Amino acid sequence: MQQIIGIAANQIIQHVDVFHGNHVTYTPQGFVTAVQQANGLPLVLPIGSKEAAKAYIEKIDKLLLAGGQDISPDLFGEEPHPKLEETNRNRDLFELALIEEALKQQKPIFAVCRGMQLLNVALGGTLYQDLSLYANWKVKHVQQPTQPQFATHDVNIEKDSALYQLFGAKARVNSYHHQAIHTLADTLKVSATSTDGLIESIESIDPVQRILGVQWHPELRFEAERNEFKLFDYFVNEL
Ligand SMILES: [Mn+2]
Repeated sequence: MQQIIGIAANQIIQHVDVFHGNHVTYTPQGFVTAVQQANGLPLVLPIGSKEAAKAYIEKIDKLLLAGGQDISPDLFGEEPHPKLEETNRNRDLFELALIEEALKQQKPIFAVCRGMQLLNVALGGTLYQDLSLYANWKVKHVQQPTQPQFATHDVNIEKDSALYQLFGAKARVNSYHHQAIHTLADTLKVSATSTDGLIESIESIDPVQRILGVQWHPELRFEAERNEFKLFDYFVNEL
């Protein structure tokens, strides 16, 4: 059976220089193409109500959470730090509702970058609002202006993880995050870390909750580096 993969969409709501200033619902093409190449059926889910989130989860087989804005810090009990960047509260609340329903209905979740951070917050964890708040910060985690098809930093992978089955003990990844997981939610485990100790991948401790999160962007690199496609193949066909 072809798996229906719901991809939580983002919005452009204020940039006058794209789409003539019109508001747009979108997801990066890489997610769509990668899911199609893995023989999944991508379905883009526009931001909506809690009720819509429930209805969408009933219709899909698996949920994909994409990257984007910072997470609203009040969701993990903090005031906004001066270095916090753009947030979209509607997107946060809709995706939290998607996560809650996906866990309730036992639908697997693949979470990328912001998606992984939000999943951690949804399960009770916290974030560094900016990497300057992380004492051991030594690696460049915002690789701009280097293009995303190039991997720029190493991650060390835990042996007891699904990620290890895909990549082995080490991988080299791209990096576009100025936020990171601070305290990890109780029900999650770390499956990869950067050499300066930040959490770069998560999985669920409970095998009933099928979760894979990565801090990097495989959707921007899987065409240049086929190893990264393994993440989508695994998500669509195995997770
Ligand atoms: Mn990184």
